[in-house]
Amino acid sequence: MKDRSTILLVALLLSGVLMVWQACASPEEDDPGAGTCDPAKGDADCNYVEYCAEVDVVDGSGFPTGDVKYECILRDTCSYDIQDCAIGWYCSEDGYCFKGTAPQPDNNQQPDDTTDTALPDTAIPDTAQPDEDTAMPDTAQPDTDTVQPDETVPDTDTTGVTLDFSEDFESGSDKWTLEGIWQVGTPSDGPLGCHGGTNCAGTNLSGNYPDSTVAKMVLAQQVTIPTSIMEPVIRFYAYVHSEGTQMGMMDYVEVLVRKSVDNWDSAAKAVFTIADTGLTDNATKTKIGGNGGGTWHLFEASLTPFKGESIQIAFRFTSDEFTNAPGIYIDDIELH
Ligand SMILES: [Ca+2]
Ligand SMILES: [Ca+2]
Repeated sequence: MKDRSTILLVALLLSGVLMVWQACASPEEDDPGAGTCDPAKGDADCNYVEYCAEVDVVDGSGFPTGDVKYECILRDTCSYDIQDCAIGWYCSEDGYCFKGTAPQPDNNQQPDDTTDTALPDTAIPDTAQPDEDTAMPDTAQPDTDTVQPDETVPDTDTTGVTLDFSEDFESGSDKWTLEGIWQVGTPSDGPLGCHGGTNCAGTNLSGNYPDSTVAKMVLAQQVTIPTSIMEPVIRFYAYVHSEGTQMGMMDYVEVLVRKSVDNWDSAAKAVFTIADTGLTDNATKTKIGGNGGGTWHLFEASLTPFKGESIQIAFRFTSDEFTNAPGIYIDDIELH
Protein backbone atom coordinates (compact mmCIF):
# COMPACT_ATOMS: atom_id res chain seq x y z
CA MET A 1 0.00 0.00 0.00
CA LYS A 2 2.88 2.33 0.86
CA ASP A 3 4.42 1.89 -2.62
CA ARG A 4 1.14 2.66 -4.32
CA SER A 5 0.73 5.83 -2.22
CA THR A 6 4.21 6.98 -3.16
CA ILE A 7 3.55 6.37 -6.85
CA LEU A 8 0.28 8.31 -6.60
CA LEU A 9 2.00 11.21 -4.84
CA VAL A 10 4.78 11.34 -7.45
CA ALA A 11 2.18 11.25 -10.22
CA LEU A 12 0.27 14.13 -8.64
CA LEU A 13 3.48 16.18 -8.25
CA LEU A 14 4.45 15.52 -11.86
CA SER A 15 1.04 16.55 -13.19
CA GLY A 16 1.26 19.73 -11.08
CA VAL A 17 4.67 20.56 -12.53
CA LEU A 18 3.29 19.87 -16.00
CA MET A 19 0.34 22.25 -15.42
CA VAL A 20 2.67 25.01 -14.17
CA TRP A 21 4.95 24.49 -17.15
CA GLN A 22 1.98 24.74 -19.51
CA ALA A 23 0.76 27.89 -17.77
CA CYS A 24 4.17 29.47 -18.18
CA ALA A 25 4.59 28.34 -21.75
CA SER A 26 4.75 31.13 -24.29
CA PRO A 27 2.28 31.13 -27.18
CA GLU A 28 5.17 30.06 -29.39
CA GLU A 29 5.77 27.00 -27.24
CA ASP A 30 2.06 26.50 -26.83
CA ASP A 31 1.64 26.41 -30.59
CA PRO A 32 5.08 25.36 -31.82
CA GLY A 33 3.81 24.10 -35.14
CA ALA A 34 2.40 27.50 -36.04
CA GLY A 35 -0.86 26.19 -37.47
CA THR A 36 -1.94 26.96 -40.97
CA CYS A 37 -4.39 29.75 -41.61
CA ASP A 38 -6.63 31.15 -44.32
CA PRO A 39 -5.39 34.63 -45.31
CA ALA A 40 -8.86 35.46 -46.63
CA LYS A 41 -10.03 35.48 -43.01
CA GLY A 42 -7.31 37.87 -41.87
CA ASP A 43 -5.93 36.69 -38.55
CA ALA A 44 -9.11 34.93 -37.50
CA ASP A 45 -7.57 31.46 -37.59
CA CYS A 46 -4.72 32.49 -35.27
CA ASN A 47 -4.37 33.29 -31.59
CA TYR A 48 -4.53 36.94 -30.51
CA VAL A 49 -0.72 37.15 -30.26
CA GLU A 50 -0.27 35.64 -33.73
CA TYR A 51 -0.96 36.77 -37.25
CA CYS A 52 -1.52 34.91 -40.50
CA ALA A 53 1.68 35.19 -42.51
CA GLU A 54 2.88 34.03 -45.93
CA VAL A 55 5.73 31.52 -45.48
CA ASP A 56 8.05 29.98 -48.07
CA VAL A 57 7.80 26.22 -48.43
CA VAL A 58 11.24 24.60 -48.14
CA ASP A 59 12.49 21.21 -49.22
CA GLY A 60 14.29 18.65 -47.08
CA SER A 61 17.55 20.58 -47.41
CA GLY A 62 16.03 23.86 -46.31
CA PHE A 63 15.88 25.45 -49.77
CA PRO A 64 12.74 27.27 -50.87
CA THR A 65 10.72 25.32 -53.37
CA GLY A 66 9.11 28.47 -54.78
CA ASP A 67 5.76 27.61 -53.21
CA VAL A 68 4.22 29.55 -50.31
CA LYS A 69 1.93 28.58 -47.48
CA TYR A 70 0.15 30.52 -44.70
CA GLU A 71 0.90 29.94 -41.06
CA CYS A 72 0.15 31.64 -37.76
CA ILE A 73 3.31 33.47 -36.69
CA LEU A 74 3.94 35.08 -33.32
CA ARG A 75 3.53 38.85 -33.44
CA ASP A 76 6.47 41.14 -32.74
CA THR A 77 6.33 42.78 -29.35
CA CYS A 78 6.68 46.52 -29.17
CA SER A 79 6.41 49.65 -27.04
CA TYR A 80 3.07 51.43 -27.26
CA ASP A 81 4.68 54.74 -26.25
CA ILE A 82 7.25 54.86 -29.04
CA GLN A 83 5.36 52.80 -31.65
CA ASP A 84 8.40 50.84 -32.81
CA CYS A 85 6.67 48.36 -35.13
CA ALA A 86 7.60 48.01 -38.80
CA ILE A 87 6.21 50.52 -41.30
CA GLY A 88 2.58 49.70 -42.00
CA TRP A 89 2.10 48.21 -38.53
CA TYR A 90 1.08 49.78 -35.23
CA CYS A 91 1.74 48.88 -31.61
CA SER A 92 -1.32 48.01 -29.53
CA GLU A 93 -1.66 49.17 -25.94
CA ASP A 94 -0.76 45.67 -24.75
CA GLY A 95 2.48 45.69 -26.71
CA TYR A 96 1.90 43.68 -29.90
CA CYS A 97 2.37 44.77 -33.50
CA PHE A 98 -0.77 44.77 -35.66
CA LYS A 99 -0.96 45.46 -39.39
CA GLY A 100 -2.65 48.69 -40.42
CA THR A 101 -3.22 51.95 -38.59
CA ALA A 102 -4.19 52.29 -34.95
CA PRO A 103 -7.89 53.05 -34.29
CA GLN A 104 -8.22 56.65 -33.19
CA PRO A 105 -10.10 57.43 -30.00
CA ASP A 106 -13.06 59.76 -30.44
CA ASN A 107 -11.58 62.92 -29.04
CA ASN A 108 -12.73 65.33 -31.70
CA GLN A 109 -15.67 66.59 -29.63
CA GLN A 110 -17.96 65.72 -32.50
CA PRO A 111 -20.80 63.26 -32.80
CA ASP A 112 -19.92 59.83 -34.05
CA ASP A 113 -19.24 59.69 -37.71
CA THR A 114 -19.41 56.45 -39.57
CA THR A 115 -15.71 55.70 -39.15
CA ASP A 116 -15.52 55.52 -35.36
CA THR A 117 -18.79 54.01 -34.38
CA ALA A 118 -17.05 51.27 -32.45
CA LEU A 119 -15.63 53.73 -29.96
CA PRO A 120 -17.57 55.68 -27.39
CA ASP A 121 -18.21 59.36 -27.68
CA THR A 122 -16.15 61.25 -25.18
CA ALA A 123 -17.86 64.57 -25.10
CA ILE A 124 -21.36 64.74 -26.53
CA PRO A 125 -24.07 62.26 -27.38
CA ASP A 126 -25.00 61.22 -30.87
CA THR A 127 -27.36 63.57 -32.52
CA ALA A 128 -26.97 62.75 -36.16
CA GLN A 129 -26.26 59.06 -36.04
CA PRO A 130 -28.10 56.20 -34.43
CA ASP A 131 -26.86 55.31 -31.00
CA GLU A 132 -24.12 52.75 -31.30
CA ASP A 133 -22.56 53.73 -28.02
CA THR A 134 -24.91 52.71 -25.31
CA ALA A 135 -23.19 54.82 -22.69
CA MET A 136 -24.95 58.04 -23.65
CA PRO A 137 -28.58 58.45 -24.64
CA ASP A 138 -29.77 60.13 -27.77
CA THR A 139 -31.15 63.50 -27.01
CA ALA A 140 -32.19 64.80 -30.35
CA GLN A 141 -32.89 61.79 -32.50
CA PRO A 142 -35.22 58.88 -31.96
CA ASP A 143 -33.45 55.68 -31.08
CA THR A 144 -32.93 53.53 -34.10
CA ASP A 145 -30.92 50.95 -32.23
CA THR A 146 -33.83 48.83 -31.19
CA VAL A 147 -31.51 45.98 -30.33
CA GLN A 148 -29.95 47.74 -27.38
CA PRO A 149 -31.84 50.26 -25.30
CA ASP A 150 -30.07 53.23 -23.86
CA GLU A 151 -28.58 52.26 -20.57
CA THR A 152 -28.13 55.53 -18.79
CA VAL A 153 -31.50 57.14 -19.37
CA PRO A 154 -34.73 55.37 -20.22
CA ASP A 155 -35.84 55.84 -23.79
CA THR A 156 -38.49 58.46 -24.08
CA ASP A 157 -38.35 58.74 -27.81
CA THR A 158 -38.99 55.21 -28.91
CA THR A 159 -41.71 54.36 -31.32
CA GLY A 160 -44.98 53.27 -29.82
CA VAL A 161 -45.49 56.45 -27.84
CA THR A 162 -48.89 57.83 -28.66
CA LEU A 163 -50.69 61.03 -27.92
CA ASP A 164 -53.79 59.73 -26.32
CA PHE A 165 -56.09 62.18 -24.58
CA SER A 166 -59.85 62.01 -24.79
CA GLU A 167 -62.70 63.65 -22.93
CA ASP A 168 -66.37 62.73 -23.22
CA PHE A 169 -67.39 64.61 -20.03
CA GLU A 170 -69.30 61.54 -18.82
CA SER A 171 -67.38 61.61 -15.54
CA GLY A 172 -67.88 65.34 -15.08
CA SER A 173 -65.62 68.37 -15.35
CA ASP A 174 -62.77 67.25 -13.06
CA LYS A 175 -60.09 67.80 -15.69
CA TRP A 176 -61.27 71.32 -16.50
CA THR A 177 -61.37 74.76 -15.00
CA LEU A 178 -64.70 76.34 -15.95
CA GLU A 179 -64.91 80.12 -16.08
CA GLY A 180 -68.13 82.12 -16.15
CA ILE A 181 -70.80 80.68 -18.37
CA TRP A 182 -69.12 77.35 -19.13
CA GLN A 183 -70.96 74.35 -17.66
CA VAL A 184 -70.71 70.56 -17.92
CA GLY A 185 -73.83 68.42 -17.80
CA THR A 186 -76.92 67.69 -19.87
CA PRO A 187 -78.23 70.70 -21.83
CA SER A 188 -81.85 71.66 -21.31
CA ASP A 189 -81.57 74.23 -24.09
CA GLY A 190 -79.76 74.22 -27.44
CA PRO A 191 -79.09 70.60 -28.44
CA LEU A 192 -81.17 69.17 -25.55
CA GLY A 193 -78.56 66.37 -25.37
CA CYS A 194 -74.96 65.60 -26.17
CA HIS A 195 -73.02 64.14 -29.07
CA GLY A 196 -72.26 61.05 -27.00
CA GLY A 197 -73.59 59.90 -23.64
CA THR A 198 -75.47 62.31 -21.41
CA ASN A 199 -72.81 64.91 -20.53
CA CYS A 200 -71.09 67.59 -22.56
CA ALA A 201 -69.77 71.11 -22.07
CA GLY A 202 -71.60 74.25 -23.14
CA THR A 203 -72.09 77.97 -22.74
CA ASN A 204 -74.99 78.01 -20.29
CA LEU A 205 -76.74 74.63 -20.54
CA SER A 206 -80.19 76.01 -19.76
CA GLY A 207 -80.52 79.09 -21.96
CA ASN A 208 -78.87 81.70 -24.15
CA TYR A 209 -75.39 82.95 -23.41
CA PRO A 210 -75.22 86.59 -22.26
CA ASP A 211 -73.89 89.53 -24.26
CA SER A 212 -70.44 91.01 -23.71
CA THR A 213 -68.88 87.89 -22.23
CA VAL A 214 -65.43 86.34 -22.42
CA ALA A 215 -64.88 83.01 -20.61
CA LYS A 216 -62.55 80.07 -20.92
CA MET A 217 -62.90 76.34 -20.30
CA VAL A 218 -59.31 75.32 -19.52
CA LEU A 219 -57.90 71.80 -19.54
CA ALA A 220 -56.13 71.80 -16.20
CA GLN A 221 -53.50 69.26 -17.17
CA GLN A 222 -50.67 69.60 -19.66
CA VAL A 223 -50.42 67.25 -22.62
CA THR A 224 -47.07 66.39 -24.19
CA ILE A 225 -47.07 66.04 -27.95
CA PRO A 226 -44.49 63.35 -28.83
CA THR A 227 -42.20 64.12 -31.74
CA SER A 228 -42.77 60.61 -33.07
CA ILE A 229 -46.39 61.36 -33.99
CA MET A 230 -46.63 62.22 -37.65
CA GLU A 231 -49.64 64.55 -37.60
CA PRO A 232 -50.98 65.29 -34.12
CA VAL A 233 -54.45 66.86 -34.09
CA ILE A 234 -57.17 68.02 -31.78
CA ARG A 235 -60.68 67.03 -32.84
CA PHE A 236 -64.08 67.35 -31.21
CA TYR A 237 -67.75 67.68 -31.97
CA ALA A 238 -69.60 70.97 -31.49
CA TYR A 239 -73.22 72.05 -31.57
CA VAL A 240 -73.09 75.59 -32.84
CA HIS A 241 -75.76 78.25 -32.58
CA SER A 242 -74.39 81.74 -32.15
CA GLU A 243 -74.51 85.14 -33.81
CA GLY A 244 -72.17 85.13 -36.80
CA THR A 245 -71.45 83.89 -40.30
CA GLN A 246 -68.34 82.83 -42.20
CA MET A 247 -67.96 86.50 -43.21
CA GLY A 248 -67.72 87.58 -39.60
CA MET A 249 -68.29 85.92 -36.21
CA MET A 250 -69.85 88.16 -33.55
CA ASP A 251 -70.11 85.42 -30.87
CA TYR A 252 -67.71 82.50 -31.16
CA VAL A 253 -65.42 79.89 -29.59
CA GLU A 254 -61.68 79.70 -30.20
CA VAL A 255 -59.37 76.87 -29.17
CA LEU A 256 -56.25 78.29 -27.57
CA VAL A 257 -53.03 76.28 -27.39
CA ARG A 258 -50.23 77.46 -25.17
CA LYS A 259 -46.83 76.08 -24.29
CA SER A 260 -46.12 75.73 -20.62
CA VAL A 261 -44.11 78.95 -20.68
CA ASP A 262 -46.73 81.09 -22.45
CA ASN A 263 -49.65 82.91 -20.96
CA TRP A 264 -53.10 82.75 -22.56
CA ASP A 265 -52.76 86.20 -24.12
CA SER A 266 -49.92 84.95 -26.31
CA ALA A 267 -51.38 81.49 -26.92
CA ALA A 268 -51.75 80.18 -30.45
CA LYS A 269 -55.23 79.75 -31.92
CA ALA A 270 -56.08 76.41 -33.51
CA VAL A 271 -56.76 76.73 -37.25
CA PHE A 272 -59.53 74.36 -38.25
CA THR A 273 -58.81 72.28 -41.31
CA ILE A 274 -61.95 70.23 -40.82
CA ALA A 275 -65.09 72.32 -40.26
CA ASP A 276 -68.39 72.49 -42.07
CA THR A 277 -68.91 75.50 -44.31
CA GLY A 278 -70.24 78.53 -42.51
CA LEU A 279 -69.20 77.38 -39.04
CA THR A 280 -65.77 79.04 -39.03
CA ASP A 281 -64.75 82.49 -40.19
CA ASN A 282 -63.26 82.62 -43.67
CA ALA A 283 -60.54 85.03 -42.66
CA THR A 284 -58.71 82.99 -40.02
CA LYS A 285 -60.54 79.64 -39.64
CA THR A 286 -60.00 80.04 -35.89
CA LYS A 287 -63.49 81.18 -34.80
CA ILE A 288 -66.31 78.66 -34.45
CA GLY A 289 -69.81 80.13 -34.63
CA GLY A 290 -72.90 80.64 -36.74
CA ASN A 291 -75.85 78.31 -37.02
CA GLY A 292 -75.14 74.61 -37.47
CA GLY A 293 -78.74 73.71 -38.22
CA GLY A 294 -79.47 71.80 -35.04
CA THR A 295 -76.87 69.02 -35.44
CA TRP A 296 -73.38 68.26 -34.12
CA HIS A 297 -70.38 68.93 -36.39
CA LEU A 298 -66.81 67.63 -36.42
CA PHE A 299 -63.96 70.12 -36.04
CA GLU A 300 -60.28 69.29 -36.36
CA ALA A 301 -57.06 71.33 -36.18
CA SER A 302 -53.40 70.39 -36.47
CA LEU A 303 -51.08 70.38 -33.45
CA THR A 304 -47.98 69.77 -35.57
CA PRO A 305 -46.38 73.10 -34.55
CA PHE A 306 -46.36 71.79 -30.98
CA LYS A 307 -44.51 68.52 -31.56
CA GLY A 308 -42.13 67.92 -28.70
CA GLU A 309 -43.88 70.53 -26.55
CA SER A 310 -45.93 70.24 -23.42
CA ILE A 311 -49.13 72.14 -24.10
CA GLN A 312 -52.29 73.26 -22.42
CA ILE A 313 -55.54 73.91 -24.27
CA ALA A 314 -58.59 76.07 -23.60
CA PHE A 315 -61.91 76.74 -25.30
CA ARG A 316 -62.57 80.48 -25.13
CA PHE A 317 -66.03 81.89 -25.75
CA THR A 318 -66.48 85.54 -26.73
CA SER A 319 -69.73 87.43 -27.32
CA ASP A 320 -70.24 91.02 -28.42
CA GLU A 321 -72.60 93.50 -26.85
CA PHE A 322 -75.75 92.82 -28.91
CA THR A 323 -77.78 89.73 -29.80
CA ASN A 324 -77.36 86.31 -28.25
CA ALA A 325 -78.39 82.70 -28.96
CA PRO A 326 -78.48 79.18 -27.36
CA GLY A 327 -74.71 78.90 -27.61
CA ILE A 328 -71.87 76.51 -28.42
CA TYR A 329 -71.60 73.00 -26.96
CA ILE A 330 -68.55 70.71 -27.01
CA ASP A 331 -68.27 66.89 -26.68
CA ASP A 332 -65.95 63.96 -27.47
CA ILE A 333 -62.63 65.79 -27.53
CA GLU A 334 -59.60 63.80 -28.69
CA LEU A 335 -55.95 64.63 -29.03
CA HIS A 336 -54.20 62.06 -31.17
CA1 LIG B 1 -70.51 63.22 -23.73
CA1 LIG C 1 -73.93 88.75 -29.99
